[in-house]
Amino acid sequence: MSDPTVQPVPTSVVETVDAADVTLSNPKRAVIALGSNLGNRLETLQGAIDALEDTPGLRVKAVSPVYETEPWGVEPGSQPSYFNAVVVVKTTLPPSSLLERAHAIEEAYDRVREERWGPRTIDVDIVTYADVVSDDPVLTLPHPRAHQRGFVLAPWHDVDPEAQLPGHGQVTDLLAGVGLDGVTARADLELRLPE
Ligand code: A4P
Ligand code: MG
Repeated sequence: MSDPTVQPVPTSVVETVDAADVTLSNPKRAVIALGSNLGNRLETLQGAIDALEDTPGLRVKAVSPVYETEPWGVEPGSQPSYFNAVVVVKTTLPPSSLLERAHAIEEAYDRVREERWGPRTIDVDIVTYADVVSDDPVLTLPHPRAHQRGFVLAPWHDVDPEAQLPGHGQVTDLLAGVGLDGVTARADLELRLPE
């Protein structure tokens, strides 16, 4: 029997409850790569993870160990080393909204960074979204360079040793191919899975 003292819940509260709910209806699994090479890299990575968790319709399910990695694609020694990590999320957001959220998180940190240093403090890349394959330059899925990058494959493999990169095969095989040159586990550091 319904309790007459219980008031209808306003829509805004329903959204908040959805954001905090453990079970999302028909969620998709997405893998997100995080990288930071400016400022307090560990705090920034944790802040990005917490911001992802604060996203309505998204739950962070797994957080990888931290890797310290040599900057990829730039002149050696021209940039500080990165901290990289991977998170697995379940989300009811469509890919475009997940990308918007990733950009919003980057902007939040870029704002702080722009006042102080210049280049970005955080990169939030969508590595995979379910088994979606797309060559749209606005959101290329899987991420077009993930299969070449030890700093994505190693932490991803840690949280999901059976993972598959759509179009490229098993993450464990890709990781064996690229190796761990310039990719060092920082077992002394830890990122928290948001409660
Ligand atoms: N975009 C397309 N597909 C995606 C996707 N799957 N995820 C578009 C995220 N964004 C995607 O990205 C440029 C545009 O890519 C966006 O507008 C988005 O719509 P960006 O993040 O603004 O710029 P970026 O990251 O500087 O460019 P790019 O080419 O994506 O760089 P990467 O490939 O992300 O590389 N070395 C180490 N050790 N660790 C790192 O984390 N990261 C980079 C950045 C370079 N070297 C690194 C690391
Ligand atoms: Mg990026």
